Amino acid sequence: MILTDQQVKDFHRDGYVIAKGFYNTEEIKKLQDMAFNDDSLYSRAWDKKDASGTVSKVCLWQDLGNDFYSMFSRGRRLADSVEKILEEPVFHTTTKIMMKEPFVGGAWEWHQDYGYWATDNYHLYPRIVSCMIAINQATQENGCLEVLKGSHHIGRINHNTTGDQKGADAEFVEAAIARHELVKVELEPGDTLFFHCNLLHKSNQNRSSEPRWAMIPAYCAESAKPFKDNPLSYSPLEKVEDDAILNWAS
Ligand SMILES: O=C(O)CCC(=O)C(=O)O
Repeated sequence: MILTDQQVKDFHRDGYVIAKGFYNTEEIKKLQDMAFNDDSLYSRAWDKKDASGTVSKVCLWQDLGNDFYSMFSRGRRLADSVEKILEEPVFHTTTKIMMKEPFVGGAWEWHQDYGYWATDNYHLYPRIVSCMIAINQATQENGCLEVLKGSHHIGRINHNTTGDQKGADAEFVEAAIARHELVKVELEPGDTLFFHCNLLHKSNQNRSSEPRWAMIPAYCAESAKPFKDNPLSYSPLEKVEDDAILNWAS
């Protein structure tokens, strides 16, 4: 099951596409059971303060293996879908688990992922796609992602430091907001948002009693490998079949 031709067209027009039910109930239940009971995610997570000092937790890794999370990041469903979007083979850049905790989870300021990838990781071309898999329901109340539809056509905007994050230049963001529809990406568990690395996006603080957790594997076109050594080294992607998720046993 990969993105349809129409979904790929929508991605190129809007800078994102939402694949509803991309993972089935059984697969996502297995991911919830694993992630919500995995204390190592907390010990490995970084605290990232937003502009007001409120913290979001992010656990990020690059190396894939035979662990459960890698069955998603190495899975053909995601990787083949991104290859269909980018029309060439891809490699995995990072997988993140975004842990926005009830009542205290911080915001993510307006940014483009390419605001980070270009300067921190020396990717010359914006040929990177992130895939946000909802681990649990993402709502406006618990701080779902918000995107400016079609804003990837703007190209890369300068980014400044804000809290522990990078934020896109406020004047450009304001101009973009005036021209692009703001879409609040509410997701059910298993829904997956594919988004372009130049799409402007943000998310608000979590003021609800529910967590908002998501896993975000990202992939880069083989032709757009970093031009210089950086903390994230390149390694080819070894894909697994889609049934690897349900077949996985510890
Ligand atoms: O999880 C979120 O709310 C923000 C995610 C994000 O901005 C990103 O992964 O670039």
